[in-house]
Amino acid sequence: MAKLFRAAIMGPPGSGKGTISKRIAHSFDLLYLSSGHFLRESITAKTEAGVLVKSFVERSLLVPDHVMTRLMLPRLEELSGNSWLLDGFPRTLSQAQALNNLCQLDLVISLNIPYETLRERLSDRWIHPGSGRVYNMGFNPPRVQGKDDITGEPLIHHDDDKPEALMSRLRHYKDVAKPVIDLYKSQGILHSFSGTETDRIWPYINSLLSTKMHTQPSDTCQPQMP
Ligand code: G5P
Ligand code: MG
Repeated sequence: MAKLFRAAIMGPPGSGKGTISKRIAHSFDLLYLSSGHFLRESITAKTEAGVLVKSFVERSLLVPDHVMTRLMLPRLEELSGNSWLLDGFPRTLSQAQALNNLCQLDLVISLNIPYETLRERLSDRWIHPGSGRVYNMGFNPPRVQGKDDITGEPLIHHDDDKPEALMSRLRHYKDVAKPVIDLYKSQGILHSFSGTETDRIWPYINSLLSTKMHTQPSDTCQPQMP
């Protein structure tokens, strides 16, 4: 049976989860599952869940745990024979416990990025509302200023990315993430990375995954024993 590998990436808004996840998925051939992407997809499709979560996502508030687990866990069950990387899930202890009941993760990456760096990045972040594609005017600018590369539609800047709102989101992130980080630390699978530039953090993550994917794979998706 093929060796499977299950990983998750955690970090505050703007910490580079999406940017790093895409590099990991590309370099290590893992399926990339982003909770933010699934939420935006269900909002666009106006599914029952989408209607329910719209107001939370628009205000960058955490979607209730039972909605999140209902959205994420069935997809993971369907992928029980695949290796994957989760971006943005689990985000609370309750979500982490629900995931543990389904599957034991092999590795969790936690990004520690200074507040000032997050503030600078997010104040310069532009989003294509239809797809959730993000641009940064310095790091990955759109080909045409103010326009999405694929559709040519206008990009928007979120009110939630303004400094006052961001500070409160980050404080909330820390409070909610702490027990999740403690859980994965106690399981010995947490790896934290600090820095101000994704390009400098990436080689360390790349090297960690190169080692771990060859030494600690699991063959099946097994629930974690309490
Ligand atoms: P998301 O979609 O998970 P967030 O807010 O957690 O959204 P976001 O914005 O997607 O996180 P990120 O993925 O951590 O940020 O970072 P990124 O997009 O890669 O990089 C941020 C910006 O910085 C980009 O413009 C990028 O180009 C730039 N950048 C990256 N690296 C560098 C660098 O080195 N230098 C520079 N200059 N720039 C760089 O979740 C959305 C919403 O869905 C709900 C919540 O409402 C959430 O707000 N949600 C959940 N709710 C409950 N439980 C869950 N599990 C949920 N998951 C999502
Ligand atoms: Mg993201």
